[in-house]
Amino acid sequence: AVAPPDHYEPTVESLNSHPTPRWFEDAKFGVFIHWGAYSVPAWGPRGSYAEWYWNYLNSSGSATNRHHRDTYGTGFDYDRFVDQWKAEKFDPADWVKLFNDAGAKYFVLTSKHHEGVSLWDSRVSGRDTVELGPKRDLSGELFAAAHRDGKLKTGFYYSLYEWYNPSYTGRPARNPYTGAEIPYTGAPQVADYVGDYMLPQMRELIDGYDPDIIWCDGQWEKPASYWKTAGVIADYYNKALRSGKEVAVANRCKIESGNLDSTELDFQTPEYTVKADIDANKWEASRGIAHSYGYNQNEPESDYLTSDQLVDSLVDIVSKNGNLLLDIGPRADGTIPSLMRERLLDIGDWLKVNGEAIYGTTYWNHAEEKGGGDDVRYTVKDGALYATALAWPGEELTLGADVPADHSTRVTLLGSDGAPLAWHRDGQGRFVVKTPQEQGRHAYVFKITT
Ligand code: FUL
Repeated sequence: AVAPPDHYEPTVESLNSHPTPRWFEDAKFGVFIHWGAYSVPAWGPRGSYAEWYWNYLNSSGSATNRHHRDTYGTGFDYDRFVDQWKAEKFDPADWVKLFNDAGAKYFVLTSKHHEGVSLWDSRVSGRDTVELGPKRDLSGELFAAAHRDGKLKTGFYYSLYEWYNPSYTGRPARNPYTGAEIPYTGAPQVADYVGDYMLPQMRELIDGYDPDIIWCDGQWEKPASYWKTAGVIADYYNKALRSGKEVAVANRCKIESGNLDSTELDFQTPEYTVKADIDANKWEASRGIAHSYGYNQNEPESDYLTSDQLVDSLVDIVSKNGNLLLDIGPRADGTIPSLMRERLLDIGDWLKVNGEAIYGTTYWNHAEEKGGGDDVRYTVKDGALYATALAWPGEELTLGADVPADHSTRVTLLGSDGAPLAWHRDGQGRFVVKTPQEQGRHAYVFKITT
């Protein structure tokens, strides 16, 4: 490995030489938070993104357009949701405790989604939660709670584009039913959206809140030459170097293609999908627990992944060099729906017992057992090989012939009394472990040390 540079330039080559932070590689599990004025209606057709409410509202004939008319009436402009957003029960210390209990090592908060409402005290724009709606610096409060607690890394999602900002689109926002001009409350009229507004906002986030991660979005609308993020990213990296901190920037911050599987910057960002195999270039998969990032009241419990599915997905992702950034959608009042809390706590309970096979691990020479054995994912750490069975394997766990072992090899089940388990090679040389009484839940980690 080459030593990381001691200074970054705003060029593709220099920024791409930035190493993905060790802590990010090791963390494996983070919580994504989509919270905005869209959390007030908190509605979308099943299977769609509820945070896209305003955009779908503006498509005449859409289910959201009908829902809005029937629920609020045609004269109810989107920004009234900003006013109705009060965050009156928002308890940042409670969120931090929940994320810790979930076993997450970091979180990423939507500092501003495509609707253009900033969740921090922006000097560039009055379209923020300090001037409007909650009248609170939601980001500042959450970051302060995390810093006080000291265990979680902090991240900001930031949408480069805004659907209806007149300074960006060059035209006023309009009521979808009447075509009348509607307010885009609080945002300044600027000549240069990127130079006068977007980049200064990114600097506010970095300088004012000291995030460990910057996670851009909305990048697909324009080329990198339009967004000009390289300067801010170079300054972010250089600031981190000076303070001895390691920071990570998502590939969506776009210094080249900004594609979700592009290897630019620090990590790839597949969305509602995972890699089929190991990718040596770091990646982080994000998704909601059901089909939306923002809270969608229209989703029944059956649309939510079970804790079993979530644990299996985490194990699968980690075996392939990914992190899981699992999203929750708080309600407008700041409470987190109990189904989401329960899922997070279940993952945390599993990680308390089995985190040894997750945190700080790397991928092995292959991720999945494909040698006719059980449904297993592998990770390695400190000379141990961890074989995690996604379902209880029955009386024997069968692994491939390539599992290295000699007379000194010991196998134990995490969460058990630690008694070594008998193993042998079968006729095809496969590594077969005699399992104890079934114990644990969701996924079962067999630790193999030689
Ligand atoms: C997407 C956005 O459009 C979604 O609303 C969500 O924020 C997801 C993480 O990124 O591109």
